[in-house]
Amino acid sequence: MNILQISSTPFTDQKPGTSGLRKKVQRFQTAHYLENFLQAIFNVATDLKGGLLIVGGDGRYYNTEAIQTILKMAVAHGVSHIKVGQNGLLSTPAVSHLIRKQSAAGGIILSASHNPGGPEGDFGIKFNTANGGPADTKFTDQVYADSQHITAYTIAEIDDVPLETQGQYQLGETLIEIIDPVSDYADLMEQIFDFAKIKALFGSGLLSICFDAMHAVTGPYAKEIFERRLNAAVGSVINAIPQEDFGGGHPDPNLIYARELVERLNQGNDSPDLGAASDGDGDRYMLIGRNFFVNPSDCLAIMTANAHLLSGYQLGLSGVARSLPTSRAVDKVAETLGIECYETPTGWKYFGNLLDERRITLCGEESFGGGSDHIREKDGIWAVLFWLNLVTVKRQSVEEITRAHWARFGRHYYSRHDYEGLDSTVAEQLMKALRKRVETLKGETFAGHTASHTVSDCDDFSYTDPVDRSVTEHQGIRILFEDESRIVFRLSGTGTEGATLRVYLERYEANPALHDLETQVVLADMINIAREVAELKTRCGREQPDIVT
Ligand code: VG1
Ligand code: CO
Repeated sequence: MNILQISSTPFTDQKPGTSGLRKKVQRFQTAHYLENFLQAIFNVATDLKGGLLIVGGDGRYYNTEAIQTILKMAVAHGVSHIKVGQNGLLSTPAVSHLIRKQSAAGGIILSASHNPGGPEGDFGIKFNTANGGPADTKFTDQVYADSQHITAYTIAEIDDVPLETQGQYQLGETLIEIIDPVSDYADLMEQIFDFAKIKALFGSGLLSICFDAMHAVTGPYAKEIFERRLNAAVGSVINAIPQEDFGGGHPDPNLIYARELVERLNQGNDSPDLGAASDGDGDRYMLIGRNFFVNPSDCLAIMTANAHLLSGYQLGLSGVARSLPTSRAVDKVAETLGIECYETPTGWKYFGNLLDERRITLCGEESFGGGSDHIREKDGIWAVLFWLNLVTVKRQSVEEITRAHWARFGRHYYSRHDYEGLDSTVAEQLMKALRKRVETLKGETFAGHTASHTVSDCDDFSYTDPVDRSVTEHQGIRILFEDESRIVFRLSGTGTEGATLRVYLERYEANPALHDLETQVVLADMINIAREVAELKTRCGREQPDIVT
């Protein structure tokens, strides 16, 4: 077997964002682009030599081509054992689990998550370290620094490995194994949740679900878990076959993109009891009841308040964490339970140390992400099973559970407004101006429709990791008001074109008589204040957001 040294020169745009390196497919197809980035990973992750590597992706266009390149470079770098999901498929949570279960040195996940796929779409690479979680900033900074000094990469001259069937191939010192992507993960879920109870309800027709895999990676997982192991009716999982272009859709689990699911849940008593959808790589989820949407921030709070009812979490929670923009609904629950609630920057990598140190058991993000200490990634199917288990134990509907939660803890009206495709320089200037503005905002009062709102505190969020004391700055501008309302501004770190400004709006209402109002109406004052403070119209020429969730 020949090992080749191919000379190359650096690409300046290989800095990983919130979740790995994400670019247009065409960018990744540029000669040496993928290989350079992989070389930088192999240079930094020195444990891969002689170790086990897990490889898989969400099935999008360019997935299998990229995997063949990874295999050739891994062989050249002396990785001793590689496990690859059959057909190149592995969900993000499944990779995290396999790394932990098999004591792997790391994993490479090919995915651009919720971004559209296909030849004109997006592609991405994430590297997860030995704890199963996304590489931390120190690691990704090193990878980027290394990528800026690449002069050559090393690759083995071998044939493509057939990914379609399970099997083993010995190539020099390296054993490559094509594995069933689903079974280990499904077994883990069966250990955590009460499958017997859920199965009994599905079998007797007292419980039903519609799960929309959105033509992405969770299809095979959901079929196995919901339909085969839990006995949900055949056809409960829709759009279950992964496609390279996700059927032309956005594999983004929200009310806009998961339209087919929403329609099925809005048919009164004929609707299934639960509806759920997941994103491209299976780490996110949307959960809905009959004609009833549950905000992801509320999901985290509801899980926290009820976890002790589930056998898998009956010992209680050591603590919880949420990302900065996630609503503070979970804070109220943590306070009542007397457990710690951590506030972290956006992105799952910041939960890793807290989970490893057992400071937290559950964590979540407003962007439809939830998870626990069972792995080191957010986990869409886990979250749906949590809800199924909860509904089974409580014998209440999704809506009843949510309303009871609001009645007890109050409701956090919450919305995210995204301004997409902004000029990057304009967006950076807007954030810079906001950073300056918050220096003097404290104590200012803004007139509203029915009440005025006084700023009690504001800053540019900086996070000191309580475990390794690393500091991450400039994670979002937060403006807190005396009446517990809040506005957060930050720029997205996952886009591939221009900049996206995310504005997160929140207002707390304790009175149950006021828990049935229209979210955007309740937030109207906050929306106006956000526009004014950020000078959205003058700076960006935008009156309205592109996406409201
Ligand atoms: C978005 C979400 C963030 C999430 C990230 C990766 O990041 O807001 O909460 O962790 O996507 O999720 P950003 O920087 O665009 O706001 V995934 O499912 O793409 O791995
Ligand atoms: Co994802």
